[in-house]
Order: sequence, then C-alpha cells, then structure tokens
Amino acid sequence: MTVERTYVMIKPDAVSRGLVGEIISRFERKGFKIKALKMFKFTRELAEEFYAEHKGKHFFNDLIEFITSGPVVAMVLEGENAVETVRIMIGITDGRRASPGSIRGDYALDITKNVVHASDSLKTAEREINLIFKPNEIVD
Ligand code: 3AN
Repeated sequence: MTVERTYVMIKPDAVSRGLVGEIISRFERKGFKIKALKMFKFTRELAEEFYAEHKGKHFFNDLIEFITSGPVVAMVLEGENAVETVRIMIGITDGRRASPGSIRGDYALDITKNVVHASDSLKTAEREINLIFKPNEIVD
C-alpha cells in the first residue's frame, strides 16, 4: 500500500441537490485527508480540456453542457491506495446500475448526471490535480 493523491469532484447536480456535505463526509469518515478544496464553475474551454479524452464521443456535448451548467466542488484527497479506493466508493458510471452503498448507487439515477467524478489512475490524478489546482492551493 502506498499513500496516493486523487482528484475528486462533486458535480453540478449534487451541488444543486445539497449533497456536498454528505459526500465530503463519506470520504472523511473513510479516512481520507482533504489536501485541497474549492468551489468553481467550469468555463467551456477548461471543461473541454478536462474531458479531452472523450472528445468525439456521442455524449461529449451533453457532458460539457452538464459540467458547465453550475458550480462544482473540487478536492484533492490523500490516503492509502486513494485512486482505487475512491473509485470503489463512487461506484460505476451509470447511476442506475451502480451498487447500493456506493455514492452513485445511493444518489444517482443517470449516466451523465452522476453526482461525482474521481480520477481513474495515478497518471490521470496527477493531470487533473495540476489542471484544476495551483500548487499553493494544496496543503502539505
Ligand atoms: P467515470 O466518471 O465513471 O470515470 P468516464 O470517465 O468514462 O466515467 O466518463 C466521464 C463522464 O462522462 C461520466 N462521469 C459521465 O458523466 C459521462 N459519460 C460516460 N459515458 C457516458 C455515456 N455512455 N453516456 C452519457 N454520458 C457518459
């Protein structure tokens, strides 16, 4: 086991539904440390860069429309095996099929409006953290 950092983002649907505290507290109770935290609204340009790997896919436009539709809450979480463990905690992409007990399984009924994002690998985590946070926004 190694201590890792991962990028987690509470999406506009969950912010407008008042689920921010609930979602953050699940990660805290699990034992992860919050190393950075902020609320912001994506510009179209930043959203397209963030989701660049999905450019050209049939759902890309809906995804960009959705993620720019309202504020998100972004954070850096740190803990043992953070990337994989947080992915298990959020559940699979389609909220209808995500396991009960996972965040998407408990709060999402949609594949686009699916409440939360988390990095899918260490390499992605580094890219996403560097894209969204300045070094002085992350505590040591
Ligand atoms: P995950 O967030 O589970 O890693 P990705 O990275 O495959 O999923 O997709 C990024 C986002 O794109 C998802 N969170 C979801 O909002 C949207 N998305 C992915 N696949 C689809 C799809 N088949 N139809 C609609 N939206 C999708």
